[in-house]
Amino acid sequence: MRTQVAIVGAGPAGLVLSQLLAAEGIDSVVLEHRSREYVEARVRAGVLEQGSVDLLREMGVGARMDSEGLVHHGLELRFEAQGHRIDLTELSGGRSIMVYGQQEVVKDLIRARLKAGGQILFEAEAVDLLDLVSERPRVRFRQAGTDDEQLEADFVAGCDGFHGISRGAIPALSLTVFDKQYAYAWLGILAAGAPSNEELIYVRHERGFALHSMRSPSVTRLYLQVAPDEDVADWPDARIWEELQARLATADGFVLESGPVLEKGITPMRSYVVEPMQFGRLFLVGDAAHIVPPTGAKGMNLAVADARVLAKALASFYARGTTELLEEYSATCLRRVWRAEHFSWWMTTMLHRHPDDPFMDRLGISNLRYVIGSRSAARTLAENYVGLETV
Ligand code: RFL
Ligand code: PHB
Repeated sequence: MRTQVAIVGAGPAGLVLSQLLAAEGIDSVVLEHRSREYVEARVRAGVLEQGSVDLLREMGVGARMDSEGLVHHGLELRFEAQGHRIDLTELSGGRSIMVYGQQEVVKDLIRARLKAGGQILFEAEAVDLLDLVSERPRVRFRQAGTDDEQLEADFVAGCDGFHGISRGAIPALSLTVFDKQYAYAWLGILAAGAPSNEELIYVRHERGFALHSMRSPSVTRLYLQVAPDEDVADWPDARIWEELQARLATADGFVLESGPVLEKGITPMRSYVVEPMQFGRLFLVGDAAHIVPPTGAKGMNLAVADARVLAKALASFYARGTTELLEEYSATCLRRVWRAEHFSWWMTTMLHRHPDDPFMDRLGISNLRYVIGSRSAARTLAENYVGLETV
């Protein structure tokens, strides 16, 4: 099998890339290890920056997002039992965010690709990337019933997430790794029932961080800081609600509505970047190259932004034979990546309890006071949260 761009992974990175390439008349084949049902049901991110929203609209996949997504102009920071609203729109010069589930974005993109005759092979697992330093790189993959198939291409886009094979196909000596782990994780639930607040609430509490988010007017998304080795089996629904009630409580009697828990899972927290995001004709896109702790809501947005940069570079290559943008791909993406790495680390350390580091706890509180008390500090939060276009 042969195509122009072999894309490994049908997450936001791979699907956005494939859709943007198609608009430029460039052929791609997406190989996805999981089934369509599985990737469409996987609950993950929920916040889209203005730039991601604009791009999805330009790509022609914004209709359902615009009718079902929730536009937010602010968020709440809550600590010492008091809420403080950050007016994102006013502080960022008119920008906003969209709350719309990642799996809905994925559904919209898959539908659009397949409708346009795009090729996504589900249950096709890439097992090896070959001849990356040549003009004919290949992906060896396995699909149900067949053992060893090959996809030959001009370029390979490694969009296979943090646990994919692409990053590992690059010789270790050609990469620099930046890795930071945290002494906590998130327990996340999806609950049936209306959100208890119109906007997101980020809480710093003595018992740990909590986040109140949502997916729709009838589905709430909530997170709790827990230990990294926490077993989800130790968290029956009643314990989760009790903990959420305690952490979200305010002096003026905030009421958190509970409801049936639809989904429950633990997410580890990590900051990780590899440089460069390219090796020969392999380009790493999204989580394959970098991850952030979810407190800044940046992961999916970075994946979409990388895909946009790569699509533009490939379009310039196919239209004019120029390789300049391809050579700049990694450096261009990394500027945005490092801004998001800093912001995510800053939000995370400000809002979490540090069980073994009382110094960081004091800094967190001090930082929160600064953000709610200083317009400059609030603006720093707002412009990073909605997404900086020039970094
Ligand atoms: P993905 O989405 O992981 O997609 C990779 C795809 O590659 C497939 N794959 C393979 N396919 C073929 N062959 C192989 N060998 C393969 N190995 C893997 C996988 O099955 C998968 O379909 O990576 P991508 O596209 O880079 O997208 C990144 C985002 O998914 C991620 O950054 C976000 O979900 C992070 N994140 C958030 N990001 C935000 O922008 N805003 C948020 O509010 C936000 N909240 C979150 C989050 C992530 C979370 N978790 C669960 C990690 C909240 C949570 C709880
Ligand atoms: C979510 O709704 O899943 C969500 C929102 C904000 C975050 C992380 C996750 O920072």
